Amino acid sequence: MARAKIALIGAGMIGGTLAHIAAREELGDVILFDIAEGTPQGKALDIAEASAVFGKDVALKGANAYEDIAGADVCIVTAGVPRKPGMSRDDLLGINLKVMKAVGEGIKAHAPNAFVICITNPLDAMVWALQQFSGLPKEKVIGMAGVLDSARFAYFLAEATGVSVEDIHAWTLGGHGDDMVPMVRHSTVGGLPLPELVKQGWLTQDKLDAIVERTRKGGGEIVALLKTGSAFYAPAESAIAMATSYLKDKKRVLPCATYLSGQYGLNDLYVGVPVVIGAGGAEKIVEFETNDAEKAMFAKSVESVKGLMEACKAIDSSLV
Ligand code: A3D
Repeated sequence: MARAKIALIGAGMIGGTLAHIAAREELGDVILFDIAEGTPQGKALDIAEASAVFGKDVALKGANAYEDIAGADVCIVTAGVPRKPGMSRDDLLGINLKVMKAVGEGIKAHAPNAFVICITNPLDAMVWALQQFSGLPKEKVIGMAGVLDSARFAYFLAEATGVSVEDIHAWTLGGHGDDMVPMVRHSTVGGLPLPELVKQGWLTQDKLDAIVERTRKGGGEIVALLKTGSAFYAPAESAIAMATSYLKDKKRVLPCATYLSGQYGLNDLYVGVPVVIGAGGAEKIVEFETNDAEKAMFAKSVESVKGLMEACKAIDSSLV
């Protein structure tokens, strides 16, 4: 069987890391696409040379023309600009919306059968716009944010409890902004829901509240430290988990920005919810039972996403 073809649209910090992980995992052949000349070619050659050390048989190629993504099975989109200290994700909207238009048209023309994972911020609005610009089926276009936010939540819980990250299942829902919704009652450490963990003295309520707050602001914490851009290792790992579930039809349940048609009482927008990812793309949304407080937090986060969608519509009247 031919190897899978993975097109990485954007060969910056996340794109390069994605290429490295995809090659090491032998997930498929990699096309690194960027408007910058030389960057995708240089990164592709560097990783291809490394493959002779790590011993995996994959082809890597750098490209500046959309023709090279033809027939891709998966496209992971990081094209655009990241934020700098002091910027919110929403400050990127104007520039990145134009980039999504170009990328969507490129995918539509050359890789219409791909499973598309968007990472570009502000995430929920960009994946919504990318789906429209590409015209691909809604279940084949999805956004990466929840896997990353939940991984941050899980890591902080592992640190605080001394339990392996492998035995922690943490969930964040909603939009990928500071009002995302870490699901305290649905997250578990060693099978124990977090409120039970507090009851049993594994961590205090104050510590848990601080972890929830740190999770919400996790992206900003890295931006403030790096000063030149935003996180890239954990975002790349997160998108690879999604791509792997699709390519291997693993049917993992992962929190992703997914198109909603009635689930959680919402329609016609993308927002972070748990979803089964398999060969059909976003196959089935898992609906968590939510209490009034969680519903209110989710509604606030959705309002932020809707505000960004309106801002996009004001810039590009083709969006509906
Ligand atoms: P960066 O290293 O700047 O890479 C972006 C790349 O996009 C650069 O190489 C640009 O040349 C390229 N580019 C710009 N315009 C185009 C275009 N029209 N077509 C093709 N390529 C283009 O950024 P990064 O890799 O650190 O981050 C990429 C995006 O991911 C940013 O928007 C970040 O805000 C976002 N991001 C999202 C998350 C989420 O969890 C959702 C996390 C971290 C970063």
